[in-house]
Amino acid sequence: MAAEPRAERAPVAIVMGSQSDWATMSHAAETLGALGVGHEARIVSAHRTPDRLVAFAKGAKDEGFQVVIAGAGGAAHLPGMVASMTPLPVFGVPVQSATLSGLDSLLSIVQMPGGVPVGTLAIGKAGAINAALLAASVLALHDEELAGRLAAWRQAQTDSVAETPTVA
Ligand code: RP5
Repeated sequence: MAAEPRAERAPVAIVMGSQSDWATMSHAAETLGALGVGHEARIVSAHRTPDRLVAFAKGAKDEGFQVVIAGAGGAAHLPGMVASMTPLPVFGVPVQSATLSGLDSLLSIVQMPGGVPVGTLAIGKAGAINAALLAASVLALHDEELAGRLAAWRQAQTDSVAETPTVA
């Protein structure tokens, strides 16, 4: 019997370790929204919901996701653990932590052993925005319309930069 056609699915999964990460990860969602890229956000904690983590990571490709953005703070094991269980590209966003300002998050995410890559972004909002832009760039390799929207987004950013500073 032929397999049922898979329902059209958001191509980008945004996962985060806690509700408290949403203030940062919402910038990834907003950026993807501005580019017209479908996305789905979920809370998946490596430490508090380990079974949910395994189920998500092992099933992400079959669910129809093409790229994963994973954000976490402190002992930020989520991106690396997801990367260890999925063939999809994983972009990691270090969330700024209260105690160590996100340096702990950054080092936890970036120092992966050779063979299990996580594309690690900057700490906080900039990292979340750039993770979304990288995810869009990956998808745009096979989507001309998205490539056009991405180019327009970049041009608008360039156009928004004044040549001289406003002097108060
Ligand atoms: C991590 O612990 C989360 O990614 C979050 O950044 C951090 C703190 O979580 P909460 O205590 O705010 O839930 O797992």
